[in-house]
Amino acid sequence: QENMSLLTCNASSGEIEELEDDCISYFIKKKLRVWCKEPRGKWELGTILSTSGEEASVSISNRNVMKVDRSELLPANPDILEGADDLMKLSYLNEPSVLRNLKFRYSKEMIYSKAGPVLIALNPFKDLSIYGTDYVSAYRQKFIDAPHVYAMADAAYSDMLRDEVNQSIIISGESGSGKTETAKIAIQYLAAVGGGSGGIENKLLQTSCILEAFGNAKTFENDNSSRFSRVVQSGSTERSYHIFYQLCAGASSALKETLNLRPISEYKYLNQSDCVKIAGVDDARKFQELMRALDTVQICEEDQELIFKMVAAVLWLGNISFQVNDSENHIEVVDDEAVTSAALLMGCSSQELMAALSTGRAQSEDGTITKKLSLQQAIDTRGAIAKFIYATLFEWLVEQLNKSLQVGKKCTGKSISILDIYGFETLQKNSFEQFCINYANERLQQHFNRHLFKLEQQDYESDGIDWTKIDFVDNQECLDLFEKKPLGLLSLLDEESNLPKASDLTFANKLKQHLSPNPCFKGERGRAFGVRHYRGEVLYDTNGFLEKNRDLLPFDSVQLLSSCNCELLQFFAKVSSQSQKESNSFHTSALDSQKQSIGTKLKGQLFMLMCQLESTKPHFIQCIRPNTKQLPGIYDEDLVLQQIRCCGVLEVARISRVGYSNRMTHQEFSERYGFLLSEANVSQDPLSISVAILQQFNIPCEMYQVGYTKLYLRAGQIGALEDKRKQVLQGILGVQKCFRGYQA
Ligand code: AOV
Ligand code: MG
Repeated sequence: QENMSLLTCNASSGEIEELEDDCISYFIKKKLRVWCKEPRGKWELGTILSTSGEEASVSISNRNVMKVDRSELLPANPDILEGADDLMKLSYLNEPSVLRNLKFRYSKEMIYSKAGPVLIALNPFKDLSIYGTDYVSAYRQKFIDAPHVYAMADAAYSDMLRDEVNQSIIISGESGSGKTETAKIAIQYLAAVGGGSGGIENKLLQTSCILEAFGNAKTFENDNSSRFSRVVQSGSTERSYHIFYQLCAGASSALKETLNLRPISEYKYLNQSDCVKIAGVDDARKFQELMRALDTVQICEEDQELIFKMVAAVLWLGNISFQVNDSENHIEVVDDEAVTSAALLMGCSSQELMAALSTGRAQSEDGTITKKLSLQQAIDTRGAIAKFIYATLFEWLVEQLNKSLQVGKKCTGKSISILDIYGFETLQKNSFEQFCINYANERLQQHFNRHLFKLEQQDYESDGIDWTKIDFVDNQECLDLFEKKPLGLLSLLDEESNLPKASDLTFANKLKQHLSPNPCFKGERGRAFGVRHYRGEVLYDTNGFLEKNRDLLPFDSVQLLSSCNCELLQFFAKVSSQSQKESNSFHTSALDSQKQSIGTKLKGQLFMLMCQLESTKPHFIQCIRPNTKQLPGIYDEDLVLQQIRCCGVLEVARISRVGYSNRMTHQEFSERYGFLLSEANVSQDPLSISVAILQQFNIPCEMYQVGYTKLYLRAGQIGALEDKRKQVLQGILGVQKCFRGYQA
């Protein structure tokens, strides 16, 4: 008890994370446990025996006595709090305590915990029996209140119905931490409780199967990683999109014949990586599941064939080879099965395809001339066409899925958006792909910070209540490094992409020249540069940055694709050709001002996404990856700590504990509870009514604060008032019934 009261008083005055003198003597007297940092940096539990000056003697678990500096001591929580389901409930919120609490829960297969309003999800890397219809109804009916994705989805659902406000569930975490699985679990819940008629819930669930087949791939970090471009190349332990392997493994013999399909080992885009199989995954079976999913979302057989034709066309394109014919390095396309098959599948003639792959236009003094391509140019063109076809297919597919999910004529109701993006990545070698992924994650973290730290604290300050500001790591500076114009990473990248003679090296030098004073930027030797992200420093290699950022489709290819006898390609090629106009945009020439670069497009898309999210009430889930091996039962403390540090959950728990989780304007509060007042209030103004209510119900003064416009209440207080309100209302209702009975 004594311990608890000491802690409570500490908690309300902010955190004591350092043990001060009187505290230390208290800890010695009561033999309370402390965390003490051993020389290798690990935290051990122990009890303080004595202190002398700045040094403390601590008895640790294996009966050793360790002498440490007092600054290396942190208070530990009493046993009774072991495994608390909300970090907010811990008396001491320091790193070792949080780490131990999550570890304890993880060892008991309790993978979900709360940090105030945020759900923390530790990836179990194995199937747990905590999902399915029984659990859905148990959470819906509030029979269970343990932290769970279902509980969070339910909160979003209930809030949407009650407040008629759009909601969002925003899932963040590193690559492989479990975002996509978590999103599917949330969808499962919402589909079950709110599916309504028309079999929409089944359709909705099947869309993930389709999106994953075409949008996910095996990466170093995750066997089922959400990706966006990797058609023409992948790393040595990685694969391209699942669909390629699924199709080769699972297509019926009739389909194989239509597509002239060969085994995986015969396709260059697939066999350049030494990885074609994922342990424990049966690609043929996955293909059958995909076919069923396509049927469920009502993609007709013709369209299904069209989809697979495009997939096979990409594979055959990769097999097209070139022959260098003359001393000037000009090439010819080898006229073989690869060309014939690709052309047939795309709906053009072999000659047309060969021409597009071997010639290009160039600007000369007399106007535009046609010239033969060099080997590198031809390879790039082949890659650009393959990527274009795949991207087109993916966009088209998403459009079909959205159409299929549309209910009735027009959806006018409120919505819940679930956001799952590619997670933050730090690899051995980080390229343009990681650059984009990590930038997107910075944006998302800013949204998290804005809602949980900035807006929350701004409200307290502007409403004049007593508040000691809690620090958090703001990543605005890093975002500025990416987005500032003209001297930001994206602007400089576009500028360099526009210069015909620029190279990845000139780009790296330009960054060093302009961005070196920025604390988030670090110039490195050669083509490399470093960025201090909110999740730590990442070293990028600019190799391929300009090319990937331009992402140009040569004009001749655009023409070829628009002339193909394939609806899907024609439609998108036309859109693309409009934006490229008549200009000759070849790889070596400038980026057409009409066409947006990939970086700028991403920035625009993120901006729109954030605008959309800003109009919703957010619910945050932070996924944590307990080990990099993708194995169950392993809890790598350093890895977890690093994630906890970066994503800010500790600070969220701190804010929530000293903050006020409920707030209502005086107007709202007095209207809702004013009738409970036993004596009529002389004053009619909402503020005095509010204060009178608080006094009548003896709400302790540390449980609320009165602001200029709002009343701020700590957790639990509204619940008690609501109970009272319900009681009184039921009483009134009872009297009315009685009265009516008497009249009758
Ligand atoms: P990610 O979406 O966060 O990575 P995933 O959701 O794909 O990560 O999770 C990676 C793997 O972890 C899955 O394939 C499952 O094997 C396992 N997993 C995750 N959550 C659960 C769970 N609740 N129960 C069982 N297994 C789980 V990336 O898309 O790479 O950022 O880009
Ligand atoms: Mg994912």
